Amino acid sequence: PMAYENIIYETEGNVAVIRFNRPKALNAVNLDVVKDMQKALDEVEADPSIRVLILTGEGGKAFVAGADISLMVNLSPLQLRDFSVALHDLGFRMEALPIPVIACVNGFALGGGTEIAMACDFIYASEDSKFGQPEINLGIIPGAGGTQRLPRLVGKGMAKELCMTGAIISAQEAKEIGLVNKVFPADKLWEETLKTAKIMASKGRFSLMAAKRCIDRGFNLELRAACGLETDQFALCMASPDGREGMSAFLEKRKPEFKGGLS
Ligand code: DAK
Repeated sequence: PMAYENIIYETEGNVAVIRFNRPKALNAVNLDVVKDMQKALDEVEADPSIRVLILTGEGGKAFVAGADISLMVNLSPLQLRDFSVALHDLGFRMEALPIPVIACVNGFALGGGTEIAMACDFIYASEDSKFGQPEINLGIIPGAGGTQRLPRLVGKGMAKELCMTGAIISAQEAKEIGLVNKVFPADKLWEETLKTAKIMASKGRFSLMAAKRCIDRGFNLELRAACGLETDQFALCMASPDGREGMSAFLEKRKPEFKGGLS
């Protein structure tokens, strides 16, 4: 694999892992992190053996403590606009990946950190992790999807409260409002995340992609149009080799062996 300065990219079997790696700045995201992320996503896209991607933080304290404030303070409004677009592009790229992406939040996920985590398919967190959109304390607003993905996940009222108070919430609170799927003791988070990743990695590649597409794209459509999307993807799954294999395996009382195809 390529060497990176601001992230670590690794694979564990068919699971790829991107670790944010600027521990001295609590993994705050700057332009170099964005570039490294883009290259790592190129690697993920180029390797069809990768079935799941996990994002996490190095250093034991933070997932990502936000966009790098020492960078932002020196950017002009137009440069900040480009930075915001680049961060949004990363989010959309993760959504466009055909594989599941899990945010494994092990510490502070503030501002841009909560936003990157929300652009993943779902979030697992350690008990001691923290979430929030504290931009309002800096006189700005979220610039990487916070005002849009947060209300879609937790509802408008809760999103407004978080964005307008800048409150930092615990992993448990984040779970209660539906931002986080599961919370684990810090020393169990990684193995639990990997366990879920391996479960998904054992499923059919095409059906994983179809589920992700239907939920992401359907979410913003009118119900009948969204269900039409599901019908089409469902029919395609039935036509895929994995769909045939899954149903034959059930009837033959054996474990399915999903080999991909049609994706
Ligand atoms: N940026 C830069 N450096 C940061 C940082 C950040 N977001 N967060 C922490 N650091 C640095 C600290 O400055 C400190 O550096 P040194 O002083 O050692 O050089 C080092 O990391 C350790 O942090 P602390 O000493 O502060 O550690 P504590 O345990 O005392 O406190 C903390 C941890 C997470 C509560 C605290 O560091 C903190 O409040 N950090 C800032 C959190 C924050 O406000 N995050 C939101 C940032 S704003 C946009 C795109 C995205 C966004 C906005 C616009 N567009 C491009 C338009 C998103 C904005 C944000 O994310």
